[in-house]
Amino acid sequence: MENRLLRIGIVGYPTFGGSGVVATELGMALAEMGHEVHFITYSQPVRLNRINKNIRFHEVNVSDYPLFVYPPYELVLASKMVDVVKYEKLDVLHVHYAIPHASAAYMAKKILEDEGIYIPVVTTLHGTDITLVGKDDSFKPVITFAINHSTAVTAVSESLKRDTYQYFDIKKDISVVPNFIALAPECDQWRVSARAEFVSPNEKMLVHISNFRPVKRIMDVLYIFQKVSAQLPAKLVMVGDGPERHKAEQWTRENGMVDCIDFVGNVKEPQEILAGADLFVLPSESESFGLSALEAMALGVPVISSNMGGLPEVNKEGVSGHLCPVGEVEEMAEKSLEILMNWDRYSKGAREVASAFGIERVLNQYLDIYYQVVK
Ligand code: GMT
Repeated sequence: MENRLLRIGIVGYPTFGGSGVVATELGMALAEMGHEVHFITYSQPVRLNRINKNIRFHEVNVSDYPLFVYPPYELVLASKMVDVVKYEKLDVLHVHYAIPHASAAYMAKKILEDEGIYIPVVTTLHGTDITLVGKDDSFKPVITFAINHSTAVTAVSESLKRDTYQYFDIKKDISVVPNFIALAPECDQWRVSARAEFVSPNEKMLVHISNFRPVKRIMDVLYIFQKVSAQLPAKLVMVGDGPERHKAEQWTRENGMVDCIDFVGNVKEPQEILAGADLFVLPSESESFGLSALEAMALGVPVISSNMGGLPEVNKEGVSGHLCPVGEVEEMAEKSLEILMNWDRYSKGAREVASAFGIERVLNQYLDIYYQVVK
């Protein structure tokens, strides 16, 4: 492998979603290796929590003009990419989540080409950009084109790679670079403080983290918890926010469970809560990878999940937890109880499985791709 230091532009969503977390953690790790990393996005990434002289943040500002019912973010983003590539002399642009980052990068690439500047574009597909939103007819032609015209394309799981070939007419090779885990060194201290906040010593702590979209099946999380808590003392901590939260809170009130289900909203460092959990619950309709499940496992928290998409590549049946068909809440509750009864074994299994997803391997995979396209 080469070891030349690169100037890398990273484009992604700065919010709480997994794709933004992956983009930010990757950028911070590359900067620690000495590469110069330029984040290009509309606000400071929430996980950008370390100071490093190799990191720069370029904010994309969309002007608010009365004619614009829909602010043209993609155009402003493309212009910002052109500017940063040109003046910061970037070697490569790495865009996370195809919509609209891959198509904006294509436009930037063509504008720069006109000025005699070559910039390779690496596109990483994350999940809903393919499985949910991207395959919708209103995006499909643009997404197909942008993927086919990226210099290199990666997907976060084998399952997402298969879905991409199935839903789109893709001519390019897709490399699978799985998501990874980068835990803070102080994480071992979090368990005690998280448990002190949310549960008493005799209670089990179940946690769910997501953006509360319909695809996450939030109501299943509540039904599973209801069945588990009928058998043993337990609390459920719901982390995140989104369209299904109101319905879930309503159900909690109507079913007299406000004392045992906490909705804490969005949290910048959700692992600090997750570390206290006895079980992570992720019954999603579809999940290209399930980064939050991997984060739980790395903290020694077993997982009960659906068996959809990339989840079987992350949560290993009978080792780090269990996987059940979507919507089978009865089975998920039974298997949750089985995990809680044999917690030490599953907790150890979860840590072991997660250890295969360390950031080092993934960094080398991405760097290999960068060096290939920069040539
Ligand atoms: O889960 C979401 O809806 C957010 C989305 C995102 O872009 O952050 O998550 C997707 O990307 C994550 C990071 O690669 C994956 O771990 C999630 O599984 C994936 N979500 C879905 O496929 C539903």
